[in-house]
Amino acid sequence: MNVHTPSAAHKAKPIVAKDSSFALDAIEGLTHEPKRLSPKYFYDDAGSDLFEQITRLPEYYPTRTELGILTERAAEIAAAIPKNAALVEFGAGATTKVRLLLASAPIKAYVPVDISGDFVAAQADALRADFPQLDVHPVHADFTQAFTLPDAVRDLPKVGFFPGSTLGNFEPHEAARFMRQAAELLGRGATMIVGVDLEKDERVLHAAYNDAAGVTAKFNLNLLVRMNRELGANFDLSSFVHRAIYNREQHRIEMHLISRKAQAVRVCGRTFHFRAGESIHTENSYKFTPDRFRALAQGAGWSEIGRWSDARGLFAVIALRAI
Ligand code: AVJ
Repeated sequence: MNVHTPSAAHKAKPIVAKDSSFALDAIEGLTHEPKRLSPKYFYDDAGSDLFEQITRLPEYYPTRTELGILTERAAEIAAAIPKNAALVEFGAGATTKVRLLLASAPIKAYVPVDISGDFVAAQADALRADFPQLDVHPVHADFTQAFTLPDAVRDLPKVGFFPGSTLGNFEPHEAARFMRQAAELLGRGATMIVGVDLEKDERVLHAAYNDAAGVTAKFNLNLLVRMNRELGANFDLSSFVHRAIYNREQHRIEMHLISRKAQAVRVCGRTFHFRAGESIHTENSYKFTPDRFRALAQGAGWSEIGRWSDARGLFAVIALRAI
């Protein structure tokens, strides 16, 4: 990045205090054996932009496949949504997907839940302009923690929406806990619509996370760029490489940053040693079979009422009912 351009200078953030959660998590993760970092730190401005680019890559099938299902099966999916419902989106970002539901289902209120308050507020304004009859009640919260719904939607039927196979970023016990919390939040009889990435030919998975243009590598390496800028770290980007592998036993894509040589790196004023070939594990992206997902949902208080997939069986949109 050229730090002399005005836009970059404008975007540059001050060095974050050494007790920020990023700093604490980085120190914990780099001390852990094996080294690790949470994928939630991918999404600074540059990382969010790189993820947008990933969703348009020819090899990265999930986004376009899910959008295809939501578009082509809109009428059937809408039939699973009760009249005058409140749609609660967990981790709302761009409104592309929810707009497909709004266009086909009689939804009364939209409740986007996200930690990035500003972005959600801007998206909510755009949505109000396009759907004037829709009540929009943004909630500024971490959706993995307990939170309460706005009073205004208390008496409406509830529909949870969790697209994008974001659930795949959770460890199995975290995914179960999230689904159980969602059942409690939304209440008995509620509906939930989840985007689930399916287990498939490993070559398809491998290509999706090791794209030829190297955008996923850039996305992964951006974690080091971010630590250099925000945590005063001195990672040499050319001495780490991106690696994504499919772990068949655990049904997950793993992303790693591999040190090409033995080296020492300073982060937050501390020194961390790397062996040649040592990894920082940066992401797990779990893949499901329909049966394994149904079992997870069932154990967390949900029963499946609908499932829609693309012709190749790459991705599924699944509707659940809280029991
Ligand atoms: C946003 C978690 C769904 O796992 O496919 C894309 C993130 N990582 N390429 C995924 C991601 C590498 C993505 N999710």
